[in-house]
Amino acid sequence: MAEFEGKEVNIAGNMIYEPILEEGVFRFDCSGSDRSAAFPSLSFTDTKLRDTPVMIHKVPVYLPTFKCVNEQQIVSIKLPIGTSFYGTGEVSGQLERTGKRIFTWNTDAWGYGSGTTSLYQSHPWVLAVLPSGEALGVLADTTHRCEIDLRKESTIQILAPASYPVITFGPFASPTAALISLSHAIGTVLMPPKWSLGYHQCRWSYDSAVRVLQVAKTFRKKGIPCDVVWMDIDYMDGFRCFTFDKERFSNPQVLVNDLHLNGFKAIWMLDPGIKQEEGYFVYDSGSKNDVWVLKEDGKPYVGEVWPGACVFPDFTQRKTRSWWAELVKEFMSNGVDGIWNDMNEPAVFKTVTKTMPSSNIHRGDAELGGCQNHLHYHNVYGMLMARSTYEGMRLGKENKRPFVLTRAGFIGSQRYAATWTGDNLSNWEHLHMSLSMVLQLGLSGQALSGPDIGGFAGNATPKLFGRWMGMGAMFPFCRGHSEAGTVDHEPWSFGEECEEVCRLALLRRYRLIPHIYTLFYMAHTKGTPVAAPTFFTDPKDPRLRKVENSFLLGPVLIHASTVPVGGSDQLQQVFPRGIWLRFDFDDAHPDLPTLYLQGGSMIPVGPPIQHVGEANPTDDLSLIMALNEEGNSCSQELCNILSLIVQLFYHLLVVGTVHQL
Ligand code: NBV
Repeated sequence: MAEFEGKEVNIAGNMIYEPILEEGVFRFDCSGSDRSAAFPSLSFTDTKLRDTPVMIHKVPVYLPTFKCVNEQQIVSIKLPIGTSFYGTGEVSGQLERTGKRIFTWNTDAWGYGSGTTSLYQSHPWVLAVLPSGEALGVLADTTHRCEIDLRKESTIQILAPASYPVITFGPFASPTAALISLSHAIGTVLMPPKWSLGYHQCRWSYDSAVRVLQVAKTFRKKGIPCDVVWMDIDYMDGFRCFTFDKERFSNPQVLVNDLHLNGFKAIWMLDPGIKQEEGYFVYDSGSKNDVWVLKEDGKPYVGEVWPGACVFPDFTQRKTRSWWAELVKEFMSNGVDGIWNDMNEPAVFKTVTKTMPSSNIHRGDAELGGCQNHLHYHNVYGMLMARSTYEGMRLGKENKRPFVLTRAGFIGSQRYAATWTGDNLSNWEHLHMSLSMVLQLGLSGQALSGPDIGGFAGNATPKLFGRWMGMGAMFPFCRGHSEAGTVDHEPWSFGEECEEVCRLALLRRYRLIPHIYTLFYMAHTKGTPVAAPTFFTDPKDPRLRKVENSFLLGPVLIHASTVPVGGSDQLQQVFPRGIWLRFDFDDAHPDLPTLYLQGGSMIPVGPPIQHVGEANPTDDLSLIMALNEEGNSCSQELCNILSLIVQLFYHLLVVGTVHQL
C-alpha cells in the first residue's frame, strides 16, 4: 500500500491497481497521477465502471509491469509457459496468435493478406488461455494506436502513448467466463432482428431498382432462401448520402414495397464522406449546424472520397450525432430496414495515410475525452458513426430492433452494429482465413460477424464459391458480396452443381435459425460467444488450441474443408474428447461442412423456409438430441419436462453415428 492524494493505493510490481467491476477484474495504472489523468473509457459501457473501485479483498494473480520510453507506455505481462493467445480483434492469419504483432489503427485494407498488421477495427484486447484451461483477458484501455506484441512466448507486450489503464479480467475458470466478464465492461452484442440471421445478398453494382428486384425474384424462383438485398453506393445520386439516383432508383418506396411483398428486407449504404456542395441539403444543414471535423486552422477539413471533395461529420460531438440521427430517421421513411456504414475508418482517397491528417480537430464531448486531435479519436470514429446510425434507426422505428453493419469498429462497437471482415479476396487462403477471423472477432466481443462469402475482389470458381457458401452459411452473419467488375457472384452464377450446394447450405442455415437465434439471445443477455473455437469445449486439451478448420455454434461442432482438394468427407479431423454425434438434414455433400452434436445436449431446428418471415409460431419445431454416456441429453429434471413438451408439440430426433474419443 502507498498513498496518493491522501488516498491509499495498492501497489503490485511497479504499477498501482484497484479492483473494479466484479470479482477477478483489476485496473492497473502506472501511478496515481496517471490514473487521474486517464481519458474516459470509450470501450466500457460506462466509464464509471472503470473508474470506480469496488470493495473486493482479492489480489490480482498476474501482474503487469510497465516502463515508459519516449512517452510510450510499455506494459508487459508474463504468463505460464504453454499459454495460448487469441483476440486482438479483427486480424488475418492464424487463429492462435503467438508469434504475431499487430497495431490497432483502423485502416481501409482492400485486398489484405495474412500478414497485414492493421485492418478496419481496433480491439486492444488479448484473451490468454493458460495451460490449466483457465483464461485471462487483458484490455489496454486506449483509443490510440497501440502495438500488441505476442512474439515472445507466453508474454503479452503492449505499447501505446502514455498514459492508459490496463484492465485484467481473471484468470477465470474458462475462456467463456473471461468473455462474460469482458461483456460486463464493454456490453454485449445488440439483439439482432430475426430476419438479419437469414441470408443476405449483396453486390457492388446492383445499379437499378430493376436489377435489385430481378436478383430478389430469382431467389424465390430458384427456391434458394434469402432475407435481405443490399444497396451499395450505386443507389445514391452522385454518391451523395441520403439521396437516390433519380433515374435508376427513382422511387425507393415502391422498390421496398415490392421487396417486402416478396419477403425481402432492404439495407442501404451510408458513408461518412459528405459531398462539399452548396445546395445539397446534407451539406447545407451540416454546415449550418457546424458539425464537420476541422483542420488545425479551424476550417472544415476537406478530403476526397466517392463524391469528390467531401467534409466529414464529427461524431465525437453530441450535436453531430443528433443531427446524423435525425437524417437517418428521415431516411427510414423510405422503407429502410437496415443501414450499412462503409468507409468509416474514415477512408480518404489520394492520401499516403489513407485517412485524414492526425492534426485534424474533433471537438468531442467532455465525457468522451473533450477536444482532441484525430490521433486520439481515429480508432473510434467508425464506432461513433455506427452509434449515431443506430440511434437514428431507433428514432425512426422505436419498436424495431435496429440493424447496422459497420466496417470500422472498436472494442465495444458490437453494442451498435454487426461487422464484416472487409474487402477480402476470392481465393482459398481467404476462405480459410475467414473462419479464424470470425472466431477472433467473437473472442473480442464482436459476436455478429461474417466475411464477404465468395470473396469481394477477384473471381471465385464454382468449387470455391460452393465451399465458401457451405461454411459461410454457418457463420453468425451470412452475406454474399462482391466487387463491381468481377463476374456475377449470386448463388446461381457458377453452374447448376454449385447452385445446388448453395441451396442446400442455405436451407440448412434456415433450419438452424431457431438454434442460432437462441445463441444470439444468450450472447445478448449473458455475453457468451455465438461462434467459438473448438478448444472452447475443452480448454485444457492442447490438441485443440490451434484447430482452425472447425468451430462451435453452442454444442454443434462444424468441420469445414477450406482446401481445394478434398471436401469435408476427406478431412483430417481433430475431435474434442467425449461424444460427438454426426447429424445432417439428408443434405450431406462433400462441399458442405459436417455437423456434430455434443453428447448430452439438444438443439431446436425449424422447417426449411425461404425467408424468416415465412416462419409461424405454430410451425413444428424439431429437437435434435445427442445422448451422453448415461443416455441423457440434459439434466433428468429438464429432460422430463422436455419430453413432455416433445410428446405434445415437437418432433424428436435422436441423432445416430457415434463419434467418441
Ligand atoms: O461501396 C463500394 C465498396 C463496398 O462494396 C465494399 O464492401 C466496401 O468494403 N466499398 C468498400 C468502397 C470501395 C472499395 C474498393
